[in-house]
Amino acid sequence: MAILPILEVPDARLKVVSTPVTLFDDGLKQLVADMFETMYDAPGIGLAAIQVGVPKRVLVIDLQEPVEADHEHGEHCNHDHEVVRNPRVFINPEILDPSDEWAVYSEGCLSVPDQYADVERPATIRARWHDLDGKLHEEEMDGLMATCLQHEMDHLEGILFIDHLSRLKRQMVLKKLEKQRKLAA
Ligand code: GNR
Ligand code: NI
Repeated sequence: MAILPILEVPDARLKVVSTPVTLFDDGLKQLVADMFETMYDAPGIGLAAIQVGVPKRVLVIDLQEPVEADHEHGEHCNHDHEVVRNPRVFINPEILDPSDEWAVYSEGCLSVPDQYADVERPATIRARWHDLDGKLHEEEMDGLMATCLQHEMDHLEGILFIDHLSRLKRQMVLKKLEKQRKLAA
């Protein structure tokens, strides 16, 4: 396992269209393991292979949502609420039947560090993908899962969340990123 460097804008590789996986081999399992380690370390809730420089149609997602604890949360409840890990792998994913209804989320991206902006996307989608063994899956998704899967699938087409913004807003985000980088340097 290894934590891999994450590509950031304006790296030209983030604009590459990724190619489908044809071999469900040990190399693919190794890539996915490294992607999870990189995503959890960042930390982020999703990662596309191209963000670590690999132009293959491979995504990992873990929304890392807090677990509903099995007791009442009274005033004596002062423990940290645990997060359950739910690692999910999507290989050669496709989106079917996006809803007419749209949803807005304030999105961020590990390749555009510490910048957030509202992005509108279909609220509900049906997704089809292969797992690490090549088995086909299909599922309806909504909420953050639908948003995150669409954000990750954009990466496979070389698209970033800032590409959904007006040119003015995109330039504002990129300027803020530049300023932050200069302050950190
Ligand atoms: O960590 C991430 N958070 C996030 C928040 C709202 C919408 C999408 C995302 S994905 C992002 C990680 C990332 O850059 N994936 O490509
Ligand atoms: Ni991203």
